[in-house]
Amino acid sequence: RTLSRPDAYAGAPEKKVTLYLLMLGFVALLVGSLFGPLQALNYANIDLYPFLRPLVQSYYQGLTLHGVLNAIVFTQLFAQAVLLYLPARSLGLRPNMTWAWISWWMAFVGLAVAAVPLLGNAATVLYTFYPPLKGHWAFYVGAAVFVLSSWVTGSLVLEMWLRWKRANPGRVTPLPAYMSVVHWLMWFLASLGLVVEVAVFLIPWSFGWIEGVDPLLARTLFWYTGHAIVYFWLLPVYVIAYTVLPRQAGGKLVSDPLARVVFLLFLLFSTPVGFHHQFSDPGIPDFWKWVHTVLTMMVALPSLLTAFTIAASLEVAGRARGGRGLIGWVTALPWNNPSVLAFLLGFILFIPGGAGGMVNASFTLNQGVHNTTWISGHFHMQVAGLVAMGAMGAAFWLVPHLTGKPLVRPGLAWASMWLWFIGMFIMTFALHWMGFLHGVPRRSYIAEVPEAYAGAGPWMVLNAISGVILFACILFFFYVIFATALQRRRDFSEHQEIPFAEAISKPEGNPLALLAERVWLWFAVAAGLVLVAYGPMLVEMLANLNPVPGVRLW
Ligand code: HAS
Repeated sequence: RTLSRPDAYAGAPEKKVTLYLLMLGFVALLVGSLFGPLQALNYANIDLYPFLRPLVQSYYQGLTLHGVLNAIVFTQLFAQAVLLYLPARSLGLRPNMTWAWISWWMAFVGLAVAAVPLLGNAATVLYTFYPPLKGHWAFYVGAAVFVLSSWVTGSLVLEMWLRWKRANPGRVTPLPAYMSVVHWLMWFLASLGLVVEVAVFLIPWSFGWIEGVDPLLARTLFWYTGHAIVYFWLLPVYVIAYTVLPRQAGGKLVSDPLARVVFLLFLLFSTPVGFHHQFSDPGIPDFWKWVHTVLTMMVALPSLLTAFTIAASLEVAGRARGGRGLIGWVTALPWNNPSVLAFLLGFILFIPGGAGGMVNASFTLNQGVHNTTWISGHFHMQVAGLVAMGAMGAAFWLVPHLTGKPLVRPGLAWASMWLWFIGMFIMTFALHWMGFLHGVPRRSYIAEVPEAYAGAGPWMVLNAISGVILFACILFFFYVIFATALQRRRDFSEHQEIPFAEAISKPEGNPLALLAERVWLWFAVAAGLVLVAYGPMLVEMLANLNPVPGVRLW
C-alpha cells in the first residue's frame, strides 16, 4: 500500500522525530567517519592532509572533527532516538511531541553553531577540549545546547514512565522502558561534570569574562562525565541486545531480572571512576586513584554479566534453530541477517576491547599504555566496534520500521558489516601493539616525522590496509541507509511491530526485579557513591585553584 508523505506518520508522530534524530546522527557519522581513513593513513606514515587544504587545515582539525562527530554527536543522537522510541513503544504511550521536536531542534541548532568554528579551524581542541587549549566561544555554546537537548529527551522518557506508573500501580515496568529510565538517570548524574565545566568555566573563559581555567579541575570535571559517557553510548546498544536481538536470533532472553540488575550496576558504578583517566595527572593522591581503580573493576561486572546473559540467550536461539553440540548452536544462528550479524561481530570485538579496558584500569599497568595508540585501539574496539555496529545493525530494521520503506540491498548491508568488522579488527590489533611495543603516541601527527617510529613499520602497514577497507565499508553502509530512507517505495505490510523478545525468567514476582523497581532509591545510592568518590578531591581543587591562560593548537 502506498501512502502519501503527510499520511505516513499519521497515528505515530513519534516515529518521525525518531527518524530525524537517527538520520541526523548518521549524517554526523558519515562526515566524521570520512576522516577515519585519514587518521589510519597518518598512522601508516601516509599524509593526505596537505591535499585537503584549505578545506581542512591540519591533522588535528581532522582529528577534532572525527572525534566530536563520531564519539559525541552520533552516539548522543542514537541514544536520543532509540531510548525515546523504544520506551514509548513498550509502555504504549506517546511522548510530549512539542518537547520531542524541541529536543531535535536543540540538537540541530547546537550542532550547527558548534560546526562553524570546527569547520573554520577555530576550535581545534580535540574531543576532550582540555584547557589550556582554547576554542572559539561558539564551539562551547553549541556543544552545551547540543548536550542539553539530551536532557530534554531524558526528561520526556521519565515523564512517560511516571505517567505509566500512575496508571499501573504495583506493576513491574516493561524491560525496554526500565532500561531506558535507568540509562537517562545515569546520564543526568553523569553529565553534571561536563555541564559545570562548560557552563561555569569554559564559556565565560571563551568570552573573556575570566582570565584562565585550572587545567586539573577542568580535566577532573571532564572525566567525571568522560568515563560514564562511554556507558551512555553503550547502553542503547545493550538495550537492543537484551530486548530485540534474542528474538531476531530466533530465541528468548534467558533472564529479565538479571538484565535489570545489570543496568542498576551501570547506574551505580558508571560515574565514580573517572580518575582512571588521570592516573598520570599530578595533584590527585594515589589513594583516590586506587579507589577509582577498584570502582572501575566494579563497572566491568555488568558487562561480564552481559557476556553471560547474551551468550546464553544466543545459545537458546541457536538450539531452537536446530544447532547441536558444543558449537553447532553458533553456526545455527542467523548469520545471514545483517542486523543479527552486526551484533554478533560487534560483541566479538567487545571481548578483547573489554579485556584491554581492564588493563587500562589497573593503576600500575596503565603506566605502560597511557597516551599510546593502545588506548585508541581499545576504544575503537568498544565504540567503533560494538556501539557503532549495534547502531548500524539496528538501523537495518529500524529505518524500515520507522518509514515503512524496505531495506535496500540487504546483501550490501551484510557485506558492510563484515568489512567493518575486518577493518576494525586489523586496525585495533595494530594500534594496540604499536602503542604497547613501540610506545607510538596517540593523537600525534606522526606522518610529519616518518623516521620517528620506523620500528613500528609492520603495524603501520596494517593501519593503511584497514583504512582502505573501512573507507569501502563506509560507502556501502551509507548507500544502504540513505537509499532506504530516501526511496519512494513504501510497504507497511512489513515492519509493523518492534520485535521485542520474550524472557524465559520473568520479572513478575521475582524479588530481584521488585528490588530493582525502586529506581529512586538506587539513584540516591549512586549519587551518594559519587559524592564519596569525588567530593573530597573536588573541594580540595576548588580551594586551590590555579587558573592558566589559554593556548591554541593550530
Ligand atoms: Fe574504556 C579509555 C577502561 C569500556 C571507551 N575508553 C577509553 C577511551 C574511550 C573509551 C573513548 O581504566 C579514551 C578516552 C580518551 O580519549 O582518553 N573501558 C575501561 C573499562 C571498560 C571500558 C574497564 N571504554 C569502554 C567502553 C567504551 C570505552 C564500553 C565505549 C563505548 N577505558 C578504560 C580506561 C581508560 C579508557 C582505564 C583510560 C586509559 C588511559 O590511560 O587514558 C569496561 O567497561 C569493559 C568491560 C567489558 C568487558 C567485555 C565483556 C564482553 C562482552 C561480549 C560477550 C560476547 C558475546 C558474543 C555475547 C568485560 C559483553 C557471543 C558471540 C557469538 C558468536 C556466540
